[in-house]
Amino acid sequence: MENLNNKLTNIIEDVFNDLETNNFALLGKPDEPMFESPIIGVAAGDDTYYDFLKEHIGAFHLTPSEAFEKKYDDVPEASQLRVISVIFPQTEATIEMQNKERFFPCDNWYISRGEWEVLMKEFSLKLEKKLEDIGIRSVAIDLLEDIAPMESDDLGMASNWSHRHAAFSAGMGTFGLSDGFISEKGMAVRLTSVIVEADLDITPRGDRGPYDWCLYYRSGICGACIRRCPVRAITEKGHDKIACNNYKESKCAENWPEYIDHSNYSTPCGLCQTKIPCAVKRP
Ligand code: B12
Ligand code: SF4
Ligand code: SF4
Repeated sequence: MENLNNKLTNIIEDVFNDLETNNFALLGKPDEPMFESPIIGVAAGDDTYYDFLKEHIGAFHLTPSEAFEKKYDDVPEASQLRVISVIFPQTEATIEMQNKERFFPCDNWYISRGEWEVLMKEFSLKLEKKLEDIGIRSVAIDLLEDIAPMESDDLGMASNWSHRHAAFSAGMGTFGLSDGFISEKGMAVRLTSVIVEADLDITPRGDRGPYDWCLYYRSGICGACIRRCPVRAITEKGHDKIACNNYKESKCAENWPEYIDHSNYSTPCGLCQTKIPCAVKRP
């Protein structure tokens, strides 16, 4: 009989391959995918890491059970839930383009960020439906209306669901000096999370520390992301979120490619996610 983890991986792969919005052609560009096939990891619904996040990020950060309760009245024991972390790598073409930029993101980066919510809506709806068809209840975080920006007392800008921390819990990698999440497919990725009621095997993360995959934290070398940031928002001490956000919302926003109608788009930057040793692989 097919193992449930393999079945789920195949379902996610099918949903991904069937996406209509994963294509730059929609925006008058060549017929190329916006993101590569995702990789996935699984965390336990009762992982004590989520209790840690209540203290570390803030009491507002949801546990898997609290997220499940946003959609269903009848919530099972936390031990019956799993958090699936789904990581979508940027394509080679986008990375090559972004590597050449020094001050503002390349066109593909602007578009793949701008179209993310549309893409996640299609992905999440189709995945929830396929799971429902085989009797699995699920909550795609990106479909929940009350996932919102928050202010953490200790960590500043945050959200009531952090996809990167969910990825850490699901054994997908660690954070880096720039704050970015380093996965097996590197840091030039985007992430989502889906809570399911299913008896999936958990992806082991062992006793991995939060920054173990970053060369700077591991051995004091690298710091390539420091040099990549045009406004020095990254230093040996870490990432200045306010400086980063200000740059993104001012300079990057002024440099939107003219041919793109972007009234509903979020503005990116992401220079620090490419041309670095951890861009496309675990360094
Ligand atoms: C708010 C936000 C921002 C803010 C703040 C970023 C931040 N560091 O939190 C701003 C506007 C600056 C921003 C910028 C960008 N963002 Co943003 N952002 C978010 C958002 C909405 C929430 C993030 C959040 O909750 N942070 C919570 C706090 C707690 O995170 P933190 O302070 O970084 O956490 C640190 C500590 O927890 C510490 N830590 C972890 N464990 C432990 C344990 C101990 C004991 C200790 C002491 C510390 C420690 O390590 C972490 C990293 O340093 C998420 C979407 C989502 N809902 O998840 C996207 C998200 C994080 N952003 C993303 C991206 C791509 C970007 C940009 C590249 C913009 C772009 N698209 O071009 C830049 C990159 C900036 C950078 N250098 O990382 C991706 C992440 C990609 C990746 N590989 O990491 C996300 C997940 C969006 C997505 N759906 O893919 N973003
Ligand atoms: S570029 Fe180097 S220092 Fe920066 S996050 Fe990656 S490995 Fe760490
Ligand atoms: S995303 Fe932020 S930290 Fe990264 S290069 Fe741009 S301004 Fe600097």
